[in-house]
Amino acid sequence: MSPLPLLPQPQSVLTDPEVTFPLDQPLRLEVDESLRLVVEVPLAEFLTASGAELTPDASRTIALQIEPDGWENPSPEAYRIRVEADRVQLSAPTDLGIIRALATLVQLVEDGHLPGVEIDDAPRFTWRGLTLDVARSFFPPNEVKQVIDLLARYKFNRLHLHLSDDQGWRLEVPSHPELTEISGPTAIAGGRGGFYTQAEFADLVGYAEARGIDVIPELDVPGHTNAATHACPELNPDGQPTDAYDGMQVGFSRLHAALPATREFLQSVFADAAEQTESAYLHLGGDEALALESDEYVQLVGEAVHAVLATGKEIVGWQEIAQAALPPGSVVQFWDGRSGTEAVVQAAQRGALVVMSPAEHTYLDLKYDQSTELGQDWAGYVELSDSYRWEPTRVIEGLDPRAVVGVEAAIWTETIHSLEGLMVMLLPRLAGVAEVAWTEELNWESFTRRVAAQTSWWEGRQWPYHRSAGVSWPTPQAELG
Ligand code: TNX
Repeated sequence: MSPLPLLPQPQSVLTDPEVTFPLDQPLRLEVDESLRLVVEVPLAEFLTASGAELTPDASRTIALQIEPDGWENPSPEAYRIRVEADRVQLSAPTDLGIIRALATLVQLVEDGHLPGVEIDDAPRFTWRGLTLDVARSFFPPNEVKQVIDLLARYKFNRLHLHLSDDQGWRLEVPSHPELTEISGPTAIAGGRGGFYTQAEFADLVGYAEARGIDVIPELDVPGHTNAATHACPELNPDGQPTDAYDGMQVGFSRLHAALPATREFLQSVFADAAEQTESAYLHLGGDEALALESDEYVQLVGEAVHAVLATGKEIVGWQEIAQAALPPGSVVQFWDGRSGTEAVVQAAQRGALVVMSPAEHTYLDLKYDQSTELGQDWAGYVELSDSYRWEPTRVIEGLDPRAVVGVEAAIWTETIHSLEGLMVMLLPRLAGVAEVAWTEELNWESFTRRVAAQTSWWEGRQWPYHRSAGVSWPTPQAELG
């Protein structure tokens, strides 16, 4: 028997083939008053996907309930679903759990009914994210919203937006309007320029929040800063703006610890970014500052840490920041196994948490194989099986597994300049990362069958996907005519 097309796989699924719940007859909604607003978006999605209609006097019920106590797993995202012949019951300890339950319910919809089932679920990791690089090439709000839809479907809870780099600055910051005026329109050669106004960014944050996703803004310092030094000449020792940059090299740009403008810049841009997110975190970048000596790097990361803490937010940064002093609870995002792993182990011993983004498994801008049109290959190829077959707590030798709080995929956009390009790189590999992040017991055979069942939704959204090896993909709907 084929597994139910649930992705990520819940921790426990018990089906009852004797039971089905019809969706072609009206339903009565029973919902805690406190939940009504919170569940609006995912509930509407379920109703659209199922074709079900709500009427107050229907005999069959769908019930959404907060149950504060009695959960074995302490996660706020835990939930339970029970589908009986005349009642569907979703319960969770928090609003967020109900949102995750509705994401599962959408996936349970079969032709005109729901199968009889009892699901008990909770995530393995608390941090399940995607880094989206909108700095090399800009992605307008309506496209980012489609990425958020995808993340919500597969129960991710973090969208980390890489908002500044050498090629462009994408977030409007009131303290320095020249950043987006001058470095908003620029981009990598072939990519799109643009930026999010404060209103557009607030709208994205709200869109994500309604789907249980936290938006974490990243302003990358003290390297990857050419868009800033191009727009703000006071950040350069000679007081002259650097040239706009549309190339692909990394590591040449930098801030200067000795310039008084640097501290002012860090304090004001992080304060402005903090104002624009609900997240508890700000990401300060910190990667590949190859033009800086180690002392000055540590000093500048210290300034950035200070600036972020002054906003009341907590720190996230790329693994290189492990060299600097970090307050306990700071999150270090591991990406590169070639160097610096010892510093990550030591930072964890001092209380840092680690999010795993190993390039060979989670960098979804890397090519699938030699025939992939888009993407890079600096860490080799990443096929679907690579995105699925790895163990986050065993990536770094000597790292205390309890320090690993999660998994984050990343997509860099040096070569990816359209929504279609983005989707063909994300799909299907994002599903692999989603399951590693959520599910305790992985099973490649079962995964390949469930991932193949996702294509009708992807095709319905007109998202292209890569027909990765090892999966029996259905015939595309377009070819069925
Ligand atoms: C490394 S990952 C980078 C990015 C590139 C990416 C390309 C990281 C923290 N830095 O600047 O875009 O490789 O795959």
